[in-house]
Amino acid sequence: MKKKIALIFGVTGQDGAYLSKFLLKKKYKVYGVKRRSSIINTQRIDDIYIDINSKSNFILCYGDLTDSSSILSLIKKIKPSEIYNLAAQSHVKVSFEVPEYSADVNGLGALRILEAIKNLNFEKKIRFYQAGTSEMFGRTKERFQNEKTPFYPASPYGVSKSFAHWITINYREAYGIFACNGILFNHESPIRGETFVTKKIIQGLMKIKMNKQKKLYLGNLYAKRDWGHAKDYVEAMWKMLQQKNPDDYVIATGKTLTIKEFVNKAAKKIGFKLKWVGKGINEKAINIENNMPIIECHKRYLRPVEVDYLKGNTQKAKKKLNWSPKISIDDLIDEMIQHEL
Ligand code: NAP
Ligand code: F7E
Repeated sequence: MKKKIALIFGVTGQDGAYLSKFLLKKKYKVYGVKRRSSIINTQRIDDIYIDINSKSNFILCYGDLTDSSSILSLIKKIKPSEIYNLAAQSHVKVSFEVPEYSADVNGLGALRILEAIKNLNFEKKIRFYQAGTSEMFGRTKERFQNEKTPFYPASPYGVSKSFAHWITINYREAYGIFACNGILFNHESPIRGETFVTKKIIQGLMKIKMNKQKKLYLGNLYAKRDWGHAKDYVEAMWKMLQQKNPDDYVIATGKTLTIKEFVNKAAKKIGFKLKWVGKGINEKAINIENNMPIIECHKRYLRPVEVDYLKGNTQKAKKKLNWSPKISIDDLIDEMIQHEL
């Protein structure tokens, strides 16, 4: 059987690393697109990169989602059977500070890939995955969000991803491209970016435990998130592209926790006894052992608009993809703590 070839945009990110490893195990040849940076940014995939002369099935190439010519020439040269668009300016708070750039990469980036597939007449040759997000539901009032829940994005990030979602559906309907949207809820791992809240909390608390840091500053403690493990979620991406027909799927755990509940779980596992005092921006957590405040809130970490509540309904993915999450939030936290050690 002919070897399947995958092209991953965003290979240096959390999901890019997990997906590359997953596909290599499935005997794919994997091409990963990285962008040029002034400092090496391949830490998450260094363990699978061999060297340029070896007959490795993992190959890195340069490209950028803001550069149509690089996208077109990569697709033309590689002729992948599957493309995974994981590249994004993926930080919600940062998207308020660089809105135009976020829209360009996240929104137009997806369009540029779809246009390249169309212009190369690869509509029937390439299957396309678009990394959509629960942030598209934004300020929804639905208690569970599924594929039919209307979008109400609440950040430039969420809005840009909504464009990518609809343009993916549009190219599927207009040109018959096998294009799928994953609507993935928050997923974390030991290699999660350090400014996302789960990693920030665990890394911060571990440093405090080891006397390397005094305090951790957070923003809104009362937003609720449905957190899963990236390892489970990349499997769902792949499954979407193996179906008979292209479709869109919500991927989540169906459970939700506040940031404060996440802090409490992590703190307990790390061996802290916390007492919460104060309200709003003055709320803080005191370490009962020495009566010192170790977590405080700071307005710097608040967003102009918050997504208060997310909880996914994955009935469709369960039924059609036979997918459900395997790793619990407790196991995820344990793994993240172990990694910091
Ligand atoms: P991540 O760790 O932030 O990785 C993003 C990747 O995109 C990195 O490889 C980054 O490269 C690359 N990238 C950024 N701008 C680019 C550009 N202009 N051209 C080419 N590549 C660019 O994100 P993640 O957590 O792995 O998430 C993967 C995808 O899923 C993203 O699209 C994200 O928006 C989406 N998503 C994530 C979650 C989640 O909870 N993790 C949930 C739903 C959807 P550098 O390494 O050079 O920065
Ligand atoms: O924030 C609150 C913050 O930045 C989660 C991305 O992968 O998932 C991610 O977006 C919550 C928010 O993730 C801090 O206000 C409190 O309510 O970890 P986060 P996110 O914004 O949910 C979605 C699905 C994506 O698609 C995105 O790409 O935590 N929060 N204090 C904080 N958040 C951060 N980052 N830092 C704090 O200090």
